[in-house]
Amino acid sequence: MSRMPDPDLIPLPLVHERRAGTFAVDTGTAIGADGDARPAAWVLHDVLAGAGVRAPVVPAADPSASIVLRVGEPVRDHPEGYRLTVTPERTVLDGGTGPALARAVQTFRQLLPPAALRRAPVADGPPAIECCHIEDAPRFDWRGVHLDVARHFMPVSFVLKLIDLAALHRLNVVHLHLTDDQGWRLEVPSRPRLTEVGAWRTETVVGKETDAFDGTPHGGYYTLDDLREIVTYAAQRSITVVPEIDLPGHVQAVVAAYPELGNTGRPIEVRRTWGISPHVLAPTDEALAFAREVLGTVLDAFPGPWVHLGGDECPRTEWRESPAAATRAAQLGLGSVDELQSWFLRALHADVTAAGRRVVGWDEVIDDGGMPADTVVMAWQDGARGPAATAAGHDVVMSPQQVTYYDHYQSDGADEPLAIGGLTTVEDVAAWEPAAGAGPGRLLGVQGQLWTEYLPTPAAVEYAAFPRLNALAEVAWTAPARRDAAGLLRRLPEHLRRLDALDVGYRPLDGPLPG
Ligand code: TNX
Repeated sequence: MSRMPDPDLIPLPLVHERRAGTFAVDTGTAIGADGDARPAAWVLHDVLAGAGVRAPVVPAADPSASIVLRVGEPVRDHPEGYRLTVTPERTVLDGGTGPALARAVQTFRQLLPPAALRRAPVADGPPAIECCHIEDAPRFDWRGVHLDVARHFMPVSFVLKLIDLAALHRLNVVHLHLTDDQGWRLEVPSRPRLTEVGAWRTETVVGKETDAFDGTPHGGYYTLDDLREIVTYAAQRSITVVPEIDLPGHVQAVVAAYPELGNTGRPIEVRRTWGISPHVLAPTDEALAFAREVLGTVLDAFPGPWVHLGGDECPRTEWRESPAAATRAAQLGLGSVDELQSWFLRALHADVTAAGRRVVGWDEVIDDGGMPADTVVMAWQDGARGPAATAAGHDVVMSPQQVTYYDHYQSDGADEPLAIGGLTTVEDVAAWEPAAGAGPGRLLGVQGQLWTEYLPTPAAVEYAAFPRLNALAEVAWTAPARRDAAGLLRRLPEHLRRLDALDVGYRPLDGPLPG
């Protein structure tokens, strides 16, 4: 049989061979799955139900099962490797683990006609897919997307939508930046003022580093029930939610709620301009006890293996000006107040480790005393930070701002919405080859960032995220030998029809719509 062109799947699977015939996904279809395969089967059930096909989930051996999910031997020697075999009679999804089948289901979803991704039956009858054989496994173990819900709060419904879109692109981490100078976004029952005070601010006008504000309050936070819903929805899709509590800087909202945790004791308000606040936590036992209390809530609410403690952009000004901070640094035997950050984060590292989890931090955590080598570093600054971190023994998630910050402009056209400086085109992302430098630390993976100073709504976030996140997903998933930036750009138009069906307001390839 002659080789057909690759299908317009994103990310591109390692092997995809077309076969003769089609498989009809119609009313006779049942989904067979046992044990660890069942969560992925239910996700597939929901996808098909949206398209008007009610496919019951039945035991794998049930003769009515024409779609079968099987957990068996690992495929391609990888826990997330999967095989997808579509014949006219049957579709079989094989993998070594539940997560492998979760990835297989999302590839199956992309094989459906785009109209089948809407929540309505397909107009011209039950969907059919072309027969094929797919074998696939990811390049990286950490394939992430980050969402800043601190600068602008995003409703639970949108967080769930982003999780589903991450799953569609075979990403496996959704990192929530839950706290910052401009807002605290998670309920901590023992510290009610964090959300009573810290979650609200007088709205900032969306504009460049301006002090102007229009008086409209902005805010919101996730209750523990909200977080349970987010974490559960993600787990059903084999996605890990990584919570970030940014410490000991980026905490003006904390100090607004509890001034005694700051360095001056003076009352301040939740920050309502962008940029970095000078107000950081005091290096006291009280501030450490506060952070430990918050961490207790975070560890309970988020069962995943990672806890992000921030550590970025912590100005040392207040510590330098505070005699108490200088005394504390001397008592601790530190070389200078600059090392108070790593003293603070190392103390929390002990709690996280005792709970059997691993700390993640932005790349500043390798400075001024550093962190234990098992801390995962997100290398966001210039290209030298990843290699510096792996050389110090850290595993690294490459998140360099030049290619992974999707709050940047997407083109230099005058009609692009206001963004933070910097131009990051979809072509730039597609052409990116991540490398972290020589070990002993490993390159764990890559992550795209959605900082929301200038992305005030879910619609603005979708416009910024897509299609750059499509390209990032391919960098994260597809082995370099198989990757091809030009091919990705050719596949994008068809893929964007899937995003149309899912009501994603991406940036059109030929530029923003007028007005
Ligand atoms: C830097 S990246 C920040 C964020 C901003 C972002 C804007 C990092 C760890 N800190 O606080 O939102 O730039 O692009």
